[in-house]
Amino acid sequence: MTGPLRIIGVPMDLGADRRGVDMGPSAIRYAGLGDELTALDYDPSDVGDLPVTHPEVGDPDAVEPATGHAKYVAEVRDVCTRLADEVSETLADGAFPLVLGGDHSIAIGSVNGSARDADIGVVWFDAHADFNTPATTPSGNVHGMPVAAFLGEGEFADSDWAPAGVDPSNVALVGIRSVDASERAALADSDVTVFTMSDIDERGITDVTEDALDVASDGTDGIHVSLDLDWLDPNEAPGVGTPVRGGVTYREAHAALERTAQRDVRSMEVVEVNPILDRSNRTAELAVELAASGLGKRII
Ligand code: NNH
Ligand code: MN
Ligand code: MN
Ligand code: MN
Repeated sequence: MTGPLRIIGVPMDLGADRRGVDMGPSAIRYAGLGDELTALDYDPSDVGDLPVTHPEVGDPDAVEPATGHAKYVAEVRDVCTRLADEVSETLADGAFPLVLGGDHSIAIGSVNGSARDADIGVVWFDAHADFNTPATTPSGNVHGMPVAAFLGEGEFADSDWAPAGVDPSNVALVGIRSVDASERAALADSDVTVFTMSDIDERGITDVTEDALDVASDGTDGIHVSLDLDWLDPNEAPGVGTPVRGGVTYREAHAALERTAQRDVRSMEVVEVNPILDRSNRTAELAVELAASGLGKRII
């Protein structure tokens, strides 16, 4: 890869229960993202942060806390619509979109933007399957729904903003270890490929990642990489809202992203960094390192 790259910050925290993930884009920039990309021979520019409403600001009726069982879904829709335009314009201008979250609900926008003028596959590095719908969610949080949303599952089928036209058989989830009962059933009925932590235990991270990349590449024009920092073990990435023990190690994460960089990656996002739950800025620094590995950084 290398060449022009556009950093798009999305300080979204309406899709998750724990506040603070809206500071993720700042924390990732502060951890040295721009310099790292320049050292990799990218030509990065930064469009700043898309506006995201804060629940505290102005008229309390200006933000709607609960719409059915998807909290703040109207605000999430507005931000994702804007983000989809930004990602698709970035690609049309010949630049690589690197989206900084923010909670994982923003992936509905990134995937829609990346898929607007191309057939894409998606590789989803996460502890969670993010396959809930407003009918199945245990929490009401949209960050547990983005995969179902961009695939048009359940109530999302009728929405005019969530389905991205991605073929579920080109979607691979990697490193999954926390799946709600209703998600499990819905995944079994879908064509999404799931690689759990047990698969990684048994087969090793490089084989599993290669399979996931094959799933996402098969018949597509490129891959969207979605990296939720809670994919890593909480010892490595403590600054996330919903940590789950038993995640990938530091080296496994780098190995996976290094393999990813060998493929036709079209767009990428790093999400769920929550600096107020972090130790120093460890998780954001890790986000920068892994983005760099995913964008081609090698030891030699
Ligand atoms: N599955 C849970 C839910 O729907 C948790 C989702 N949390 C995440 N996903 N961080 O990546 O609320
Ligand atoms: Mn906020
Ligand atoms: Mn997620
Ligand atoms: Mn997660």
